[in-house]
This record gives sequence, C-alpha cells and structure tokens, in this order.
Amino acid sequence: MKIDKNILIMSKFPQRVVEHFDETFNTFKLYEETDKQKYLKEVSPIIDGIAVMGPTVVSAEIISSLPKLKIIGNFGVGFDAIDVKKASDANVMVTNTPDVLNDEVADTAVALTLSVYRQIIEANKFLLNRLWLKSEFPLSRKFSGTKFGILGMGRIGKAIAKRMEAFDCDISYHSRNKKNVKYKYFSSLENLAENVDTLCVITPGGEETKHLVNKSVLEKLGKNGVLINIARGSVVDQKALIEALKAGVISGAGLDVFDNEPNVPNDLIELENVVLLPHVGSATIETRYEMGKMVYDNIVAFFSNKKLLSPVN
Ligand code: 8YV
Repeated sequence: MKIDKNILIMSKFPQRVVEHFDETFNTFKLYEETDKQKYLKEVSPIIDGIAVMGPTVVSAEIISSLPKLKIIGNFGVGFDAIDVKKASDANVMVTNTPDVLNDEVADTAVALTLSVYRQIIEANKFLLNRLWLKSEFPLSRKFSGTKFGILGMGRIGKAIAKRMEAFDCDISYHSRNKKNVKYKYFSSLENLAENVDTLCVITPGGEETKHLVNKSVLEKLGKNGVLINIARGSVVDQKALIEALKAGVISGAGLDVFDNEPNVPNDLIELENVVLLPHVGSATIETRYEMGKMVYDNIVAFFSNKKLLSPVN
C-alpha cells in the first residue's frame, strides 16, 4: 500500500516501524539530522503528518510552522509533550498508544517495588563486589501482604492492581473520580498516603497533575513508606522527594521517570534508598513495536479516511 503523504518522523522509532512508514509514505527523518532547525524549516511546507515519541516536544510553534499538518501520532500513552490545545485549534488530530503497553509498565512497577523492598540492586552489587565472602547481606523488608496505594486507576493502574493482588496486598487508590473497581477509594491523596505502605504513581502528566505528590503527601506516607513513580516526573515534587528521602521522612523510592529527563540530579543518584531506571517502563522489543505500529496504524487510518484507533482530541 502506498499513500502519497509526507510524514515527518521526529524521533527514532523501532526499525521495523520505520520500515512500515517507509513502505507506505514519503518519510522525512528529523532524528537523523544534525541541524534539526534548518531541516524543519526546509520540509515544513510539505509535511502532512508527524510521528513522534516523548521527550521530543511538539510545541505550538512547531504546529503553527506546518501549514499542511493534519495528524500527530504520538508514540506513548502520555501525550504531555504535545500542545494538544494548539493542535485542536489548528484542526490537527492527535493520537496516542493506550493499552498495548499496560502489561509492560505494570510489570516494571512490580519490578521497581520489589527491588526497593528487597534491595535487589544493592544485594547484586554486594555479591559483585565480593562482599558476601566477608559477611551476609543485611535483611530487607517483606513486601507481600503490605498495603499498596495507587494514584491513578486507569488502564495501567488496574493492571498494576491485578498484579498486586497476587502479592496479597491490601489495595486502595485515589483518582479524581471513584472508579467501578473493587479496591478502596480515597477521595483525598493525603488520606490514601497515610493509609498505605507503598504509594505508586500512575496518573497522566501535565499541568493538572503537577506536583500532586508534594511534601505533605510524602509526610503522610511516612517513615516506612515507599514511593514508586512510573508515570511522569512532573507528578512528584522532585525537590521535596529528595529532601524527604535524605531526611528519612519516607523509607525509599523506585523511580522510572524524572523532571527534565535524561538529567537526573546527583542528589538522587547518591542516595542509597532509591532504585532509579532510565524511563524503561514500556521499553521491550515487543511492546515498543506494538506502540510504534499503533502510531503507524493511526496515521494510515487517518489518510485512508477510516476511524482512528485512539484519538485524544
Ligand atoms: C514511552 C511513556 O516510552 O507511554 C508513555 O507515556 O512514557 C512511555 O511508554 C515514551 O512515550 C517514549 O519516550
């Protein structure tokens, strides 16, 4: 199938997905260019669609500079790097990639949580450094049967909860509205934090959720509490978190996301009670292919006048 439309691929997608785009469309690969500004200027009059992956930003300025733009296919369920309001005003459709990454992100949440409680990374370093020859690794903390709180009970929140049931956790959650799920609902995030051992953040980023997890939520989570963030760095006040971790206000954290990625402050890196991952929640060969394929399928559907798989505006 060939569709005579010009697609700007802004970020590096999995190779098989790029091949799908190449086979179907005329492609313009911004990520391969060194002078991106210059290239954007050159191709801007002819671009019909964008394929993009966070953290690449699609600003109002970029949208305005593309007169023929009709669709932005975002690689990721979160689309906070795209100015969706500007897109809507300019009559540009935006799509995302929900569901195909639920398992992966939920699995990563489990891995992070267990790594913090059972000190898996520290234990591994202990063995590699041959310290086992001298002493036993210190005892860690039991996770099964603990109280697990989830901030955000969307598709991924549900997938995390399902997994935590297998660990006999007492599961509760906070979200703007009560959901039709069997878990206990807290209308206040502070109350949720006060009543759980682990608080797992899986709510969309953006202005509405900025710094929802602040100093006072962390104080409520308390000195035995663990924070897991698998959503967006912006949801947690990172400065307050670092202070809380340093002062023992909470016990530990497992973070896959940060403010201003990929820059992670030394203050966090130097802490012992954290497990830090480079935003790999969805990063497997299988899932990243499914996500990229969904970006492609949305853009194909749009230019074939078919219903979009996952529109966000
Ligand atoms: C992606 C994500 O890896 O889906 C999301 O919202 O954050 C991740 O799954 C990201 O979009 C790519 O950088």
